[in-house]
Amino acid sequence: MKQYLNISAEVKSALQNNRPVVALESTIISHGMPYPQNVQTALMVEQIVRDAGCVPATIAIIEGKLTVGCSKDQIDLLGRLGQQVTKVSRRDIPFIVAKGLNGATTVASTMYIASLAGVQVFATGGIGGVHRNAEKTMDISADLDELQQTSVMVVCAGAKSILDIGLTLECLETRGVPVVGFQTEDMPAFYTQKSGFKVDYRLDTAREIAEAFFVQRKIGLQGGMLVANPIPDSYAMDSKYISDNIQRAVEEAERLGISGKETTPYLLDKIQRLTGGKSLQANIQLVYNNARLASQIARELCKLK
Ligand code: PSU
Ligand code: MN
Repeated sequence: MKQYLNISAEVKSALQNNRPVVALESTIISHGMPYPQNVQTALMVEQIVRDAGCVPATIAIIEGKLTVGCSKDQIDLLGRLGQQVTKVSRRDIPFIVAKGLNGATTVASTMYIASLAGVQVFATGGIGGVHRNAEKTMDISADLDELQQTSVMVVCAGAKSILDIGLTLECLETRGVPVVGFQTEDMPAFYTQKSGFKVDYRLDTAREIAEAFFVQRKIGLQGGMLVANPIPDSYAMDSKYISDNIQRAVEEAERLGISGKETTPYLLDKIQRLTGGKSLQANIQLVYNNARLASQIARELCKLK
């Protein structure tokens, strides 16, 4: 396994010395945001994690290596190449590695690679989930099954309403994945603070979240934990405005017959264009907010070990 895994010296040393590390994904860089905002955001997120006293570990596949702790140049490459980089979920990993290619990792594959390296806390924007119309298309993200089997905490701003948030929560329940609301009872909906659905547990401090995750590990409950951190009020979008635009994007995707792994990147891009970049600003801010919370939790977790 070692021959396929490349952990940066900084991340390795942090892990060996029980210093906090925060994993970050790369599909958000190559497929989730346009260039150059994608690279600027990814580098700023790393800075936020450092300022909070943790070591950032951006995860991707670089020339066939499962890379934990991408360099600035590698992040720049992933951002510049954008959609040309293969979007890699769990099932894609062996092929991209065997061929020595580059891959941008989703929440699912980032969790898997983080767990191989021993990184337990991961910050992102939004997770994949059950798509609207999944009763017909069966389009359910592998992120949900990964949360069931891989023991990594994912800090996100909820799920975008390109998904059926109610069904996504049902699926998480079935899979035994706890959904924690940070300082809220409401499941956030990415661009807005509320989705109309409730989380399983409200916890108000990073310490309490770390404690619950620590217990989950100690008693041998395999699987992750989803922490839902609402977008700060000042950056939240008008709920009707964003839901109308999401609806338009979903209809357009259906009309064009977009399916499979193309669906999420198509919708993300369409929404950004429909809202003239306003949604991108919200997206960037919520990722920063998640990086801050994940860093606090990672620090608390180190104190418990
Ligand atoms: N949702 C977002 N932004 C993203 C993604 C989802 O708001 O960038 C990305 C994440 O990497 C997530 C992936 O893991 O899309 C889910 O893709 P799919 O639905 O094909 O599993
Ligand atoms: Mn899908």
